[in-house]
Amino acid sequence: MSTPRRHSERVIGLALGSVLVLVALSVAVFVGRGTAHDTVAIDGGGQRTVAVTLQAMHISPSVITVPSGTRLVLQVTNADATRHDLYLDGGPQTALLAQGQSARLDVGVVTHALQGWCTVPGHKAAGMTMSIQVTGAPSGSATMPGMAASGDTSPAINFGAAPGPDWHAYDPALPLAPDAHVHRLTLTVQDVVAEVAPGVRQALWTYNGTAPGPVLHGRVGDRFVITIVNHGDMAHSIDFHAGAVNPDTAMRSIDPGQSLVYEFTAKYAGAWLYHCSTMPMSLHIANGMFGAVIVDPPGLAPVAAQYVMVQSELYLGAQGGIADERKISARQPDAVVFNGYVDQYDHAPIEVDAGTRIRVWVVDAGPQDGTSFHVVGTQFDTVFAEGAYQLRAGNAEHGAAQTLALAPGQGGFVEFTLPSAGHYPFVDHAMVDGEHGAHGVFLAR
Ligand SMILES: [Cu+2]
Repeated sequence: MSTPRRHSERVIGLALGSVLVLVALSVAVFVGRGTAHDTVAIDGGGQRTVAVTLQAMHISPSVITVPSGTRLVLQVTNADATRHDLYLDGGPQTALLAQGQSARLDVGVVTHALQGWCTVPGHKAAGMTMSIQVTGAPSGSATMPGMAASGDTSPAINFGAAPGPDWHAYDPALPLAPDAHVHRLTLTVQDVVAEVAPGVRQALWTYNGTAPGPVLHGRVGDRFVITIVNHGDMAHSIDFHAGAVNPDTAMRSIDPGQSLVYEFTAKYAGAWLYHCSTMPMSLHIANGMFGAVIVDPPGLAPVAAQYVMVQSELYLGAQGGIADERKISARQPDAVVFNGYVDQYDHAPIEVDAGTRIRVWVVDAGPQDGTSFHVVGTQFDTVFAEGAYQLRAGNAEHGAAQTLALAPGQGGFVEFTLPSAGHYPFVDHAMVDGEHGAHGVFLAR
């Protein structure tokens, strides 16, 4: 038929079994948008089969050029330990393929350009795209792989709107740590559609149905025995910053239907993040898979009330959809939120007693932005961050603090009193306009 030609050192991985007819012939490599694309051009007509390999967040070949009217079949093989599939826009889709599995994808008679990608969340943005280009016909919608981005279809947040009557705030109160020194808990990965701002719903991946997931609370030396059950529809995992374990086993991704037991001893005090560490991690965190583990330092003084604020960013996808990976890549959140909901504690102010000591634990889940936690109308006389007191009440310097600054993945707490009855807003001080969602109110009686 024709002859393979190599235009570069790149070896095109056409791993063809004996059942396959090699028709992929003129091979070229070119570079677009900083990414190497490998192209297979097919001549002739009739039916043609092309081997396609899914590996290392890449689909090879990434461009297949066929004459219009070709009946095209793709023999798709996953060479990764991670599961992948191949979907052609508006067309057929393979099943999710485990490592070494192969599937036949009948594209049909090709008369116009087609885009394809892996539908596992995050994999398309990571580069698992391909296109089928047509020669001898109008080029139609032909575009390069990865350039098929549509417009932003996410709902706009109305920062002045109120939640509906059925809405309930995430309870920010932190009860005293249980007396038991072994904490057993099952965290079930659940896909839920939840409201994240008035009228804005997103398909979240959660631990136990909420984002953030439940707060775990113990003391130094306590043992945590956590069973992770994956009832989602893709692989997930968990990483507890509060313990030291071998990531190879404890933090491994588990497929839907699987479970694992993750045990750690809380050797050290702190406000610790836990999160899914399945790649792309920023998407799994942005889509709801995070929470806090509070480990009290020894001798922690009693307070009248204590709360947990887990700060995170929202990168809204379409209404009812998952987070928008393009906004994550562009580092352009739609909102920054405490405990998962825009301006949550404006809608449900936290009632406290004026003149009493209050502790607020803060964990920055990110995935990308830090926080500068501030309570308007008071000063912090105690600040603990990342394992140490930065400030203690009654210090010789007569010092106090105005914010608790945390980078993504860090945590700490502050203590303060509110001087008299009134409204005391709290914010990420980078968001002081209150138009970004990281806003709440302490209502002092
Ligand atoms: Cu996950």
